[in-house]
Amino acid sequence: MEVAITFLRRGAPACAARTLTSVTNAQIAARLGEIAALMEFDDEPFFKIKAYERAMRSLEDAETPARELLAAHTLTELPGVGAAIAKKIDEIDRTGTCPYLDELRGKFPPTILELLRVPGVGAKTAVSLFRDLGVTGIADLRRVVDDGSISKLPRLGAKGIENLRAALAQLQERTKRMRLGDAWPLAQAIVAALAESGLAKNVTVAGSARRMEPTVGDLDIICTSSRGAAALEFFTKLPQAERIVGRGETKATIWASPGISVDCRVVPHKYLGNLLQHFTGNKAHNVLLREYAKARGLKVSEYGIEDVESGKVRAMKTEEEVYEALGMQYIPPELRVGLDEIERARARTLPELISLDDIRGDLHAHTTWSDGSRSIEEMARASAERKRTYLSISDHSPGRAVAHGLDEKRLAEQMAEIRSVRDKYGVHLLCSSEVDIRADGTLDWPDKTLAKLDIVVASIHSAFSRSKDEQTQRLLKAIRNPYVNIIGHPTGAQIEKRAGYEFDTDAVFRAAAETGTALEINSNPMRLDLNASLARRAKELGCTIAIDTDAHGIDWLDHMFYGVGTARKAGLTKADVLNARPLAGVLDFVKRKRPIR
Ligand code: DGT
Ligand code: CA
Ligand code: CA
Ligand code: ZN
Repeated sequence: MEVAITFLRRGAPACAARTLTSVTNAQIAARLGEIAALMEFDDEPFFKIKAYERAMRSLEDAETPARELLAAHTLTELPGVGAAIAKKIDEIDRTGTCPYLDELRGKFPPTILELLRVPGVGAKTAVSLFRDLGVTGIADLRRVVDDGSISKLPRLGAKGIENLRAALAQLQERTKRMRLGDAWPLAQAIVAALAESGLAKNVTVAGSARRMEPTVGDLDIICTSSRGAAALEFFTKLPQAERIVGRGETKATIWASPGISVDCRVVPHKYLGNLLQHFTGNKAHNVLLREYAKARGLKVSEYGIEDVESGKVRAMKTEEEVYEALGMQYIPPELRVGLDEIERARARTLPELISLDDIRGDLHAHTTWSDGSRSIEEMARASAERKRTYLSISDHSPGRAVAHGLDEKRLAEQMAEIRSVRDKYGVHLLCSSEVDIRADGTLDWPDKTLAKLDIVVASIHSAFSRSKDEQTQRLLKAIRNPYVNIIGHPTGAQIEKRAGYEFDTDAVFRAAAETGTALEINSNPMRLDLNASLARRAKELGCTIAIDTDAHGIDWLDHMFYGVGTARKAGLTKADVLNARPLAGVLDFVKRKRPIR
């Protein structure tokens, strides 16, 4: 069950294999996840399903492409991968699918896995819904609940039907928008397929995804083409396309797996800049830009900029030309939100935003010592491959028993291990801890333990429902501890899932600035916490920001991209970001807060 759901949520681009030249491990893992989920429907024995789930996880974590492991005959060394599964991986690697998966897919309607997204619906219920009532997906399920025919299902009962109704309502609420972390890889897969098809050029993501919004309503893709009809035809036939929503001369819309609408527009090259600018939005930014232009006798549209007096229209190939023609600095997409960006661009005072290349290290990561899936050495090596120069090993503290928090003895052992491999991979490892902030604001390690660490992250993981005032005091107390250097995921919010605890943000940000305590932008796309508007406020109040991955495995290290996107939205520069400093700068930041000994 769990597998089916993670598989659906993560929604690795379905079978991009058929259009891309190489199949990634993540794509193969997604196919294995699909097999495991469909096997549950097909009533296969539990142990067999578990094997596919284990193999899926191994592949998600494997750093070496499956193709290389196959060539070296070492694929079966991965946990859960026996000869039978290795054969299927080989087939998927070569063709994007395998006969067994095709056979399973042939037995059920393509939308059946959707049912597992409904809280409380397991494989057994889903199969019974399908066999007894002909329900093939969520839309069908809604129908049978609404018209009462659901009561024909044996063993459900009035209470069960009520639960189902509530779950469906909740689902509708939650699935309105997709998290950027799920939408972005899908957008990239579509862009890559279109670009590789040779039918389209200048393929670009526009809309909210390009602006790095934490959630997106739909994806917008723009391209130019001399064979527009063929390009759109190709787009509507992508393996990700579950159905075609609409198709015209220059635009098509598909409903893509895993559950988002995608617009594709083919536009003439001569005004690509105008169109891209228009379809990047946001709407408020476009409205302000048009008002500003109008006051200067210019009319901005998606086709060009018109001089109202002469009636002459100038078309622009690039967005840079668009903003230049309006007498302002180029505005990066992340900042196009309808705040003060136009005024600042006119005054040419837009900040030079931080970029992924500016990031030098990562100050929050977990290993198998607590709830991470990789060893210290594996995390170090993967960080080196990502050109990072330092990495904090910050496993959980004792109070976080569910996450296998360390005790004093294990912490001492872990520190010894960190020191023994400290610079082995060209990444300097920092001894750290993600210490729990208890309900009363005290910390889960005594100061004498914290003093042994190189740097400390403190986070709230419990007692979310205390009053606003209590939470404020709790955070202030933690911030005033001289050994706390970073407040992890400061609001506790999870995107489209929970609101987080309440606190007086200004009071907490001021204290952080005064004491030299950094606030985290947690890069996990489930969190992106601080969000852009809070990070913007934190900067205004003089805070330093740490953009952390909070990695619990290797792939997570790449979430830095979303954290940097959020920082860019907040208008942050290199100077605002702790981990854009070299190691010495980070150590200096820590030293300034600690008591002089
Ligand atoms: P989303 O899809 O809800 O996450 O947000 P967007 O910003 O991607 O919105 P979408 O897909 O409806 O439209 C893409 C962009 O096209 C939008 O950011 C600005 C532009 N646009 C769409 N409709 C209008 C409009 O009525 N007026 C103006 N000025 N621009 C529009
Ligand atoms: Ca959109
Ligand atoms: Ca759209
Ligand atoms: Zn953490």
